[in-house]
Amino acid sequence: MSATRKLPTELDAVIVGAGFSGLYQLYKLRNLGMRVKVVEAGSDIGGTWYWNRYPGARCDVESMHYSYSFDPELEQEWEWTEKYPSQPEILSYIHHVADRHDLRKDVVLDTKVTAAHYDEDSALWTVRTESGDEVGARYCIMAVGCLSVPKKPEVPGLERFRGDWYHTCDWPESGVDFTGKRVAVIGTGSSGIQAIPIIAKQATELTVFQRTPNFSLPTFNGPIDQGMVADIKSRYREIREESRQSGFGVAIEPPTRSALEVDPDERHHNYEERWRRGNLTGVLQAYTDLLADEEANETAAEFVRGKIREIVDDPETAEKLCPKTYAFGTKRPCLDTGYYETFNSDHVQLVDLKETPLVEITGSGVRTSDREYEVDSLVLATGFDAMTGALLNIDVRGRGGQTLREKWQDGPALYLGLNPAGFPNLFTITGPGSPSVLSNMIVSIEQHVEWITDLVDHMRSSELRTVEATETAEKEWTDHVREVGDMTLYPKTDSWYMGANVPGKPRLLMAYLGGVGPYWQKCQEVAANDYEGFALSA
Ligand code: FAD
Ligand code: N01
Repeated sequence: MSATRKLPTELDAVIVGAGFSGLYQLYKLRNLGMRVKVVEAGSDIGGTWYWNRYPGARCDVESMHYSYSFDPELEQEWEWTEKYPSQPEILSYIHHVADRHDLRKDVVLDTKVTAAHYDEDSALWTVRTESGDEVGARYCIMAVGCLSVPKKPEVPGLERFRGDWYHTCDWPESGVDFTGKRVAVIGTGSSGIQAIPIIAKQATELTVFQRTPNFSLPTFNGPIDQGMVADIKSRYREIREESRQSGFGVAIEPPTRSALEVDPDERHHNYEERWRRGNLTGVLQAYTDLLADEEANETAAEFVRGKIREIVDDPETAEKLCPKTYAFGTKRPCLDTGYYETFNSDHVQLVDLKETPLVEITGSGVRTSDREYEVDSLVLATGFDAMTGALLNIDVRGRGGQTLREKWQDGPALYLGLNPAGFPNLFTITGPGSPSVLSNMIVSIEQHVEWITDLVDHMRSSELRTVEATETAEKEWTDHVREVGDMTLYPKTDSWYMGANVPGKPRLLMAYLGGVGPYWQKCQEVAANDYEGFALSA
């Protein structure tokens, strides 16, 4: 046993990850009277909101909806200050929840899980940490996050760079002051788009390296509207239920018409009104077919391009910022505060990497095929090895010693996005094959945690020892996820949803697009039918 052992040798359940998922799972399993610990690699709880401290980091689901629903007193008491909460505010909310429910005492920090091996005789998981500690547990719950493994740019030379460099998702806790610095940002996804306007305010020169332009809409963020807060708080239960039954985990009026059956002027006015709402679902959910029909999608895409051309003074820069190679919404669209306006400042320049590709990082900056850009600081906003990265970083072995990496060599396969066949008593929260990243994640997290908890409770009360998806159920579900995805425009776009941002990763749509409500209904039906598709044994 290691001298500094932080974990007991035996537990009922080990949860990996102390973000929204792991903390809620801890709360629920502890309430069943189980011996549970959360193991977290970071030095504090919070997950995404602990790691992503870059300037401008905030959520783009409105604060009243991006919050736990399980504690009605908490949702009445907690006061959000802005329409869209900032990273520090979400982190203090998570800390508040942890304190309120005394969760910290069962979280082991600064401890990375390196392996989880299943033993068929004992039906126990042995979970191993980087420091060599081992713990045996009946259940192993992976709450490792879909966006928790940073991806660096695939260009050589970072180790030679003499200035400071930062990845947006591993930002120094003390913050970074770019005043007086020449700064380069590589990447124009949501993280880059949030950080760029703020870095531009500090830096003397800012060079943005863009490989693919993104569609971004304004947040119109500001102090939260107290009338809206009072209204939502007066009917929170009903709103939460509507969110659970909705398509993307946020209750909205679903669209009823095709974009192509509407007169162009009326359509433009509709987009204009929805643009001013300052949210993602407004324009994206204006018509039924925006995510399924290229011609319909083009009407929304061209509307957003029109906005970019209006905002950006220099027509050449504006054209470079206009996405033209994929459908609006099929790469995660962004919400920003002053992103396009930033390119009207003389000290900000845009480098189009499609015209002049990135060649290397040098000792003093960034070299493209055209020239070298000398900078003092480099910000990598290059995203994540999403959805499978954190799971495959752990040496997970199921029945017969099969590794998850072997099982998933052609892409992730799980039943309901919850359990891979051959890996009994192992669950993934918001795993591939569930609505996950294509939803308001808190709604999907709560659904998964509650479903897993009910199953574990059922196992215990029925004196059952193992539960695992059957190969047939897993295959049917995985095929269904693919078929539903193929009815949309998503698979046509190279995005991280498709695994296309990581060289060599299997290319397939990893999240389920059937909608949060229908998915939840399916999970409930499975449970009601004696966990149909799962093999349960004593
Ligand atoms: P995480 O918060 O990612 O937590 C997982 C934890 O597991 C991490 O702390 C990690 O350190 C730990 N971990 C991983 N592997 C190991 C290991 N081997 N050993 C030990 N610990 C490990 N979602 C939305 O719905 N709306 C938004 O507006 C939104 N904004 C986002 C903004 C940013 C910048 C990012 C990166 C994501 C955003 N998301 C958003 C998605 C966000 O990840 C989820 O909403 C949610 O916070 C995920 O919680 P989680 O607990 O599942 O995962
Ligand atoms: O990552 P991304 P992110 N050379 O993958 C570029 C959530 N989130 O951290 O598109 C050059 O979207 C890459 O280019 P390309 C949200 O779900 C939410 O920004 O691959 N460029 C792209 O421009 C989001 O979708 C918020 O061609 C390279 C960028 O880097 C997810 O997290 C805020 C490159 C990466 O964009 C990920 O967002 C932040 C290379 N080798 C995050 N490699 C909210 O606002 C990558 N790029 C809620």
